[in-house]
Amino acid sequence: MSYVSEVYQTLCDKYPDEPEFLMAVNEVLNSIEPIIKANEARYRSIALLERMVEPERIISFRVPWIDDEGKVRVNRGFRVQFSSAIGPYKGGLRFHPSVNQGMMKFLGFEQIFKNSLTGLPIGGGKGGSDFDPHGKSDREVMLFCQSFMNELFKHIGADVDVPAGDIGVGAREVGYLYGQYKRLTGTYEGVLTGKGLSYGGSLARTEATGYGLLYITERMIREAGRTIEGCTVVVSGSGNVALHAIEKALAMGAKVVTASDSGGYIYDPDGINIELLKKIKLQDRARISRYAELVPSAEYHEGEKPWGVRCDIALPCAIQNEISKDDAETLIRNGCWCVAEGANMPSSLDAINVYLENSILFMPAKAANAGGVAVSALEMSQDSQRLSWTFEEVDERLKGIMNSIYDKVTSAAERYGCKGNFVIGANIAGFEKVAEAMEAQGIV
Ligand code: NDP
Ligand code: 2IT
Repeated sequence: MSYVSEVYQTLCDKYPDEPEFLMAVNEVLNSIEPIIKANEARYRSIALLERMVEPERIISFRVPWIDDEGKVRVNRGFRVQFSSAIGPYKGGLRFHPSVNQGMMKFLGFEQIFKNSLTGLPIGGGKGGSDFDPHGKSDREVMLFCQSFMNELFKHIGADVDVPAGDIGVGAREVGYLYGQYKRLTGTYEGVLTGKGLSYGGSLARTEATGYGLLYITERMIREAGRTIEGCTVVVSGSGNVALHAIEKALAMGAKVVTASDSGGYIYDPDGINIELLKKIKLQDRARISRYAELVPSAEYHEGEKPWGVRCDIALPCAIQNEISKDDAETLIRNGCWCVAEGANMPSSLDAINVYLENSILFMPAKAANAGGVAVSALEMSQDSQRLSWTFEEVDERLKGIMNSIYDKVTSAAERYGCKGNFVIGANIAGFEKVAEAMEAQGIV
C-alpha cells in the first residue's frame, strides 16, 4: 500500500464518524501523492503525514447560558488547534447546529493549507459551537458569546491562537467575544480578527473573502482568454461571503441572478439589487424570501438550490457539500464553464471530478476563499504595529495576495504535470511550506 493510502486507511478506521474530515483529508492526500512519492522514505521516517492529519490539540467544552425565558441552555464548544507549523493557530469560529468535532477537524485541516497559500505566517485552527444564533435576541447571543469565551480565553492569545468569524459569527458575535476576552484578561490585544473598526479591526476585512474570490476568479478567467464582464453568475448563500462576492461581481460588470439561504433561493433575471439584499440580510436579519416579496422581477424557490439556473459562472458561498455530482452535471448542462468556491468544501469529491472531466475552470476553496484569512493576517499586523491602513492599501494587498495565490497554484500544477488542475496545484503549493517547516522543527 502506498504511504498516502496507509495513512488514509488508518484515519478511516480511527474516525469513521467524521465524514467531512475524512473527505477533506482524502482530497489533500490524493493531490499530494506525487510529491509524497518523490520523498517517501524521508517523509515516512519522520511520520510527516501521520502528524499532519492529527490535530496538535482539541479543546472541547461545555457552554451553559440562560435564555430570555430564564431557562438554562447547554451547548458544546470546540477549538481545534490543528497546526502551528508556520504560525499561531488561525481560523474562524462557526456557530451552527451542525457543528461537531469532525466538522471542526475538517475546517481546521483545510485552514492549514489555505493559510499556507496566503504566504503569511499563520497556522491552522477552527472552532465553534452547535449554538444556532437564528431567532435569538441580541441579549441571548451576548450571553452565549460571553459564556463561550469564559472557557476559550484560556487557550488563545495574539501570538497563540487568533479566532475570527465564519458561519453564524459576524461583527456582532466578534464584538461580544472580544469584550469578554478583554474583561477576563485585562489586555487589549489582537486576539480576534474581524473586529469592528473602532476597536482594532481592519478596513476591508468584512469584504475580503468575497472580494478576494472575485479577484482570483477574474484572473483565472482572464488567463483563459475570456472576460468576466457580461457573464451571468449564480451565487449561493447570502451571508458575509456571498454578499461581497455579489457586490464585486457586479462591480466587474457581471450579472448576478441568484442568492440563497437555508430556506431556498431567489432568482432575479434582472440582476440582484445588492443594496436591497444587504438591507434584508444585514439590517433586518430577514429570510431571503423577503427579496422576492419586494422585487417584482424576482422568484423565490423554496427548499431548492440555485444550481439549475442557466449561468456562465457558479460561486457557491454557503456551506459544505452543497454541490453534488448531479448538481455539477446540471450546472454544466446549463452552460456553466467556471466554478470558484467561496464556501469551504462546497463541492463533493464527485462534483469536483465532474468539473475536471469537463475541463471546467475550477478554483477550489483553499485558494479561492483565502482572501478572508489573508486580510485577517493583515489585521494582526496592523494590531501589532498599533496602526491602521486605509481601505485602498488593504485592498491592494489583498489583490496582490490573490494574484500570488493564483501564480503558486498554477505553477505547482504545472511542475507536477497537471496543468490546469488547480485542485492539485492548491494542495501541493499549500503542503510544501507546511512540510518544510515541520521537517525543520523536528518531531513535535
Ligand atoms: P454567514 O453566516 O455570514 O452566511 C452563511 C450563509 O449560508 C447564509 O446565507 C446561510 O443561510 C447559508 N446557509 C447556511 N447553512 C445552509 C444550508 N444548510 N443550506 C443552504 N444555505 C445555508 O457565513 P459566511 O458567509 O461567513 O460563510 C459562508 C461560507 O464561506 C462558509 O462555508 C464559510 O466556512 C466560508 N468562509 C467564510 C469566510 C469568512 O471570512 N467569513 C472565509 C472563508 C470561507 P441561513 O441564514 O438560512 O442559515
Ligand atoms: O474559513 C476561513 O478562512 C474563515 N472563516 C476566515 C478565518 C479567519 O481567521 O479570518
